Amino acid sequence: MTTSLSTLKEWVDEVASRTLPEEIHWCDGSDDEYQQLIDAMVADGTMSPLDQDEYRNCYLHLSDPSDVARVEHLTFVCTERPEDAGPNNNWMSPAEAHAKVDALFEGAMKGRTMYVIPYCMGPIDSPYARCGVEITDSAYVVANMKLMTRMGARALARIEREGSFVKGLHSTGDLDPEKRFIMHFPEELSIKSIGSGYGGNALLGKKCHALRIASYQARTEGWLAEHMLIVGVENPRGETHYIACALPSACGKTNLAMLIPPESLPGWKIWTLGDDIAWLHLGEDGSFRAINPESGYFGVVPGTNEKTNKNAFDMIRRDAIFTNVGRTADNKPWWEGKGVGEPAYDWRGNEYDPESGPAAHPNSRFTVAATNNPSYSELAEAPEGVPISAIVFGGRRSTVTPLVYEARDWRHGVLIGASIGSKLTAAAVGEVGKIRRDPMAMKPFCGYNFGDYWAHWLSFENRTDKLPKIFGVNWFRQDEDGNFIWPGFGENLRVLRWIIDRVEGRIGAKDTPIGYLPDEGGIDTTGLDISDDAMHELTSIDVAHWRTENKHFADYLQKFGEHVPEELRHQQQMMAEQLAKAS
Ligand code: OXD
Ligand code: MN
Repeated sequence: MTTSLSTLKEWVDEVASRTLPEEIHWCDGSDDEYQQLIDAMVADGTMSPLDQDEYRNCYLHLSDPSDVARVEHLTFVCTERPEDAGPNNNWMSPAEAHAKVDALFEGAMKGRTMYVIPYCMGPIDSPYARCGVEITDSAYVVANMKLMTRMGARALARIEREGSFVKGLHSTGDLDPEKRFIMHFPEELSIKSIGSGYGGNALLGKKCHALRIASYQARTEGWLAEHMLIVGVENPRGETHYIACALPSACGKTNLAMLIPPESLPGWKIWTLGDDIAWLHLGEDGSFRAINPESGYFGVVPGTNEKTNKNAFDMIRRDAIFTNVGRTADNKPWWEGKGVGEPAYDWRGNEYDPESGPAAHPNSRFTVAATNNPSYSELAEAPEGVPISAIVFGGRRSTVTPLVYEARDWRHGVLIGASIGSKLTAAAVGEVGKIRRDPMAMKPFCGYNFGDYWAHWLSFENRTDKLPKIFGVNWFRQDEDGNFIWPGFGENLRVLRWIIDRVEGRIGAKDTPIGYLPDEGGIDTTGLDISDDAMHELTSIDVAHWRTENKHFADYLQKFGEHVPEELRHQQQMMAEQLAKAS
């Protein structure tokens, strides 16, 4: 296989002459090709088969111990003008960035196979989908891309028809953290990543293309590329509402996307469209339509069990790749919170010793095709996407933020999204537990200046009168002893129900300086072991805390100088005034 598209052919030749691979393999995306790659990795020791009775066609990969998470400090957005990347990104000039990484790519693929992966982000015949080509020297990356994207011959045919694609060049290099860089060139629609084989750094269709490059592209083309799950919530009358929800990494997007309705809510069904990324477009009638650009999940494993996420627990028992989990003596994957079995080996492949930390790395992952999910929605393949009834922004906060609150209007909703703060998790290298501002859960992923991004969000108000309602959520409030107050997981459906009732105008709410909050009894808690006092705490605000929160956000906005849209400042100030008046 090769290509009739001269720009693609020339780029592949140019990369080959720089990186000097032993051979070039054009990926056709077939199941045979996948199996051959897996077999080759088993033969060279980079994958190990897991117990094939209980985990059919499942394999384990252990990454280099220095390469286990996204590296935000080594991730750059390289625009001609620093202000276009904005204070939210690390910036380097395109010339300097190319020179720096090109030197590292020199001869990087010697003795290796160079894989060319044409892929399509989004349903293959969707007008909202966009294509890319990743060149990589990692068979692990190819296997993951097969599960996560529509890749191979069909994607190549579309690329040849359209003549344009995002160029992604990747090599694991020598995995030296000192020589690791993830460079984005939004103005050239290209990516260069070297020195890491880990998910978000190496599967370039995901964070690099579908968020950083796509957010930039979306701004010029009038749509939104967001760090959001998409879920369909069907009520007992058979009506389905689709909700897009942004939560920072490792804050439960996968669990919410495939939530199992609790027994206390009979007749409700959940349909998963996506668990990490949503591309939102205005449809012909002016309503928001969403597609999931991915076709698989790259989910956090620890904590996944029959109670927290039975759908995920079941779907990773076949045709899945595990990365950095532990193993039992009988060769089953094992992770903290699995609930069954015991570890014999840890994620480094050593005999398990509790003194040396957890058996599974806290950011260990499963990769699996979305069609494995028992709650998979067939509409994930719909070229026109699904209509969005509500947009939800959330974070991981042990105090301050209520369980759920509703924006007064679109502009206020943009303030809610922009002012999200969340505790850092193990998904990225850094200080786990520290609270940082994570506007729209896009801090690590927005490919341009946040100030311009908020202006772009606000601009939708001028383009349609069919704007979805916007909400904020927080499942993570804790009591003084550090226990979670809200049960979370399947019970979050009760909150989604409140959101849908509000969208449909079926239920009242109380007006507060931060937006509309559930009335007493507004969230159905029948059958839950939660006191009225606890519910009161979850559905009310502490004005003093919120004054501090609002002040932090005002200070944060200063960083973005004149890029901050006037309307966003105005919204923040209006909230400050209302908080000042409130007792
Ligand atoms: C992810 C992340 O892997 O956000 O989805 O880190
Ligand atoms: Mn994510």
